[in-house]
Amino acid sequence: MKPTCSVSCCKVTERSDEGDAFEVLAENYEFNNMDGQCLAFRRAASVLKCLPWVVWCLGATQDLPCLGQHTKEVMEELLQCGRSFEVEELLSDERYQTFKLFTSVFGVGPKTAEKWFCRGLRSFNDILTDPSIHLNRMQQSGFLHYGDISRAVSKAEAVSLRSIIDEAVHAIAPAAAVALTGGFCRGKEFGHDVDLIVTTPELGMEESLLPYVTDELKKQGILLYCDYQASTFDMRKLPNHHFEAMDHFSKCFLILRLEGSQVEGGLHCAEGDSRGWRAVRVDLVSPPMDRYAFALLGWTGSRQFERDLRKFARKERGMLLDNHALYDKKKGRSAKRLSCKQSREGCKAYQRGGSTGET
Ligand code: TTP
Ligand code: MN
Ligand code: MN
Ligand code: MN
Repeated sequence: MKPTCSVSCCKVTERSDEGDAFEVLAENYEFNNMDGQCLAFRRAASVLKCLPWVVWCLGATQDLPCLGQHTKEVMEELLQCGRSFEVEELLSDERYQTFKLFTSVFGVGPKTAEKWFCRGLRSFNDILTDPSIHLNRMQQSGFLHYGDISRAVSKAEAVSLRSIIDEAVHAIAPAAAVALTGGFCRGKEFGHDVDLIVTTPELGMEESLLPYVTDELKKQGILLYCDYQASTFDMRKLPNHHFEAMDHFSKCFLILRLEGSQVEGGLHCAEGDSRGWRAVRVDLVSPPMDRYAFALLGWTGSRQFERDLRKFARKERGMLLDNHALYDKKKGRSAKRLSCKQSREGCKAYQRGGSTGET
């Protein structure tokens, strides 16, 4: 039984560098505010991605969850023709292309992209030369560092940034802990940013930690952009079961200057780039120590896994899980910590059941 189609059959073509066919469709739904359809394709993509075998005929996917009619039609096309006409049409669609370009800028979401598109703007040059367009600070930094921050961050760069933050944190709080989370924590070799959790054993102190850290980075001359959000965490509140509601811990979204001399094996830069440094997006989050496990679980991702894990907690265990806590509805109280056994069992059951149903 030779596979007739590459990578779980969800690539646009065999040589595709356009990315997943499903991701293109999901993205287009996102651009058009059709969240339900967007999620359906993301979910289908993750079901196919985690298969230990290659899909070679549609029949083989019969018992898999989360594959709707539309998904199956696209798969059928991919299996028969090696390409999807719907996806190809989208890839050459002006609206899709423009949204894709605009939302690739740090600080630009689908709403802003839509506003600009409706004004007839189609390129970065159109935006930057239009006197009626006012960019906010985040978007200005997004354009300024566009080349660097749209380039993948390597594991070595992430490790180096972790050390830099570690040092800055320890200058203020010697007992603090800094942990790499996000995609790198899942074993990825490259990411779009570096996610770090910073916390101290002294409860309450974590709230004031980040402003000190960013001050220190500023003194070092490596803070290129900083958006700090103070904690709005209320420990009496029950976990939220809507996934997209982000957490309430103190956090900051940064762009840092990373020197090549600080990275083992050098920077992941474009060929011919002789500056010796690059800009990197870094996220810092600072939960109280007693919420550390929940924050780590939530920030490790992927987003799809988090969504499904929360659903699993709710539907299979009668519990509410978010970045702050795990609440047992039957017992009417929160778990003090995440037991390894519990989460191991949970993950096994999750894997057995696959990723099922709605959010
Ligand atoms: P991302 O950094 O967006 O994604 P990633 O690290 O999985 O992948 P990439 O390599 O592209 O960076 O988010 C990491 C996780 O953090 C994700 O599961 C969502 C979570 N998160 C929160 O829980 N709260 C927040 O406020 C933010 C910004 C992210
Ligand atoms: Mn990340
Ligand atoms: Mn990301
Ligand atoms: Mn991030």
